[in-house]
Amino acid sequence: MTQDGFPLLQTSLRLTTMDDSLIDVQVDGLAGPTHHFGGLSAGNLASQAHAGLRSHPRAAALQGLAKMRFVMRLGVPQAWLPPLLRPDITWLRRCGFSGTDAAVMAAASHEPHLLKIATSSAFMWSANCATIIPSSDSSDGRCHIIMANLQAMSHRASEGEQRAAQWRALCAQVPSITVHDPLPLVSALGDEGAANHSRVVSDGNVTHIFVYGRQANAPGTTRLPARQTREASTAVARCGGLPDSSFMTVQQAPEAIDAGAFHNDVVMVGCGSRLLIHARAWVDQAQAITRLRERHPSLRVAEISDDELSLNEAVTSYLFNSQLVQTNKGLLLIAPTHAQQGRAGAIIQRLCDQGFLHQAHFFDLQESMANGGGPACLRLRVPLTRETCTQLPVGFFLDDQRANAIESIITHYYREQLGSADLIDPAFLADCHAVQQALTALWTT
Ligand code: SUG
Repeated sequence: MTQDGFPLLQTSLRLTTMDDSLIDVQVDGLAGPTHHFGGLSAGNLASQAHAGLRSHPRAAALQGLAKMRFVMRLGVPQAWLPPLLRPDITWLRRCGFSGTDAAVMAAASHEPHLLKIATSSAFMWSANCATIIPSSDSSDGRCHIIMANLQAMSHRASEGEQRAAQWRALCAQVPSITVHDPLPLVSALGDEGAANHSRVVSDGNVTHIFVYGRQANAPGTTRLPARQTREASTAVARCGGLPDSSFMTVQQAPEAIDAGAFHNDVVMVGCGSRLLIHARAWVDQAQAITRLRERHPSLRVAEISDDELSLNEAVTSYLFNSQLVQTNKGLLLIAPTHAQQGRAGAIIQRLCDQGFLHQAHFFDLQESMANGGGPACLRLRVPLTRETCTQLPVGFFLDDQRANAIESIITHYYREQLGSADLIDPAFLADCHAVQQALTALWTT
């Protein structure tokens, strides 16, 4: 046991390694019991399209858990993050609501937008939680976890501090990890975490790609919001101790953002030495890929042309928001069912036939997808050394027993359906607290 009450991981994980020294741990965020369709994310077309519809929190959490179980059974280390406490009564009190918790919720119902912010379950998309610079890549040999400030969207702006507290507790006994506070919460430093970051590894080189949508203090080039700034990307690289030679910044194509690709991971996914990318994802894309090839001669890029799949189809199918997982047999694509049919499905089949992919698996993640979150949004990749993995609490990692326990909590407490009237039901508030306690206990025991 550690001082924080976390038992250490002593069992030997079946580890699939990216290279000899690092293990790519997949860390998924679990949907919370307040999962709802608030229509809170401008520029995220799915969020806008589903605003106000009844949500299904139990299904949201179970769908995410099914994906985690699948990855775990591949022998890939799968870890999880419990939900943040929502409704965020502390945040509502800072807005001037007072009285008992139930009174705060009842009063806040007269300000429905604030109530939606305070009950958002958007933390479930852990790709936005942080950017990870592994110990092998940083100049000080430490693993850096730089929490994202998510300042662009009001309902996500408090996640950074709260997730930082969780990661600090988690890593308390791991001397080689530094957890950084989110960048200052200002528009010039909009940071959305790993959704706009990718790590290419091959030919003895590592290159971190940071994709930004706008530059601070420069005229906007998009109709829909561009969340990540160039200045935030370079600040994250600095915090992570990346030498100048091992990272590059690339601008996301304004037309991709305006088609609904509010993060780069809606038009690109990479793993090791492979990139799957839409041909209109970046500004000066050909030049950027040439630069990458200079450092990574064996890089394989599957660039999907507009003729094969338009940007609009990329956004509706979420093909590029699939999760790529390295297994002993090859690269596995974990895709949303939305990408199974039609032109996206044909592209996946072609990539399997050509050996770019070993296999594809499709998951029904409808509740997350309806808010603009596909398989890749739900996971944060954390490359760790074997030693670091053994220093982390055992409760962080998923095994069958822990997955079963999480599932029982979900089935017991999460509502099948949720509408706006349910949010102010005192019994609902009590259930949310019970979930938080039960899941956190599981995470720390
Ligand atoms: O930030 N949706 C999230 C989806 C995040 C997807 N993540 C990645 N692409 N990595 C967002 O827009 C919608 C919430 C609502 O409308 O209730 C939302 O926050």
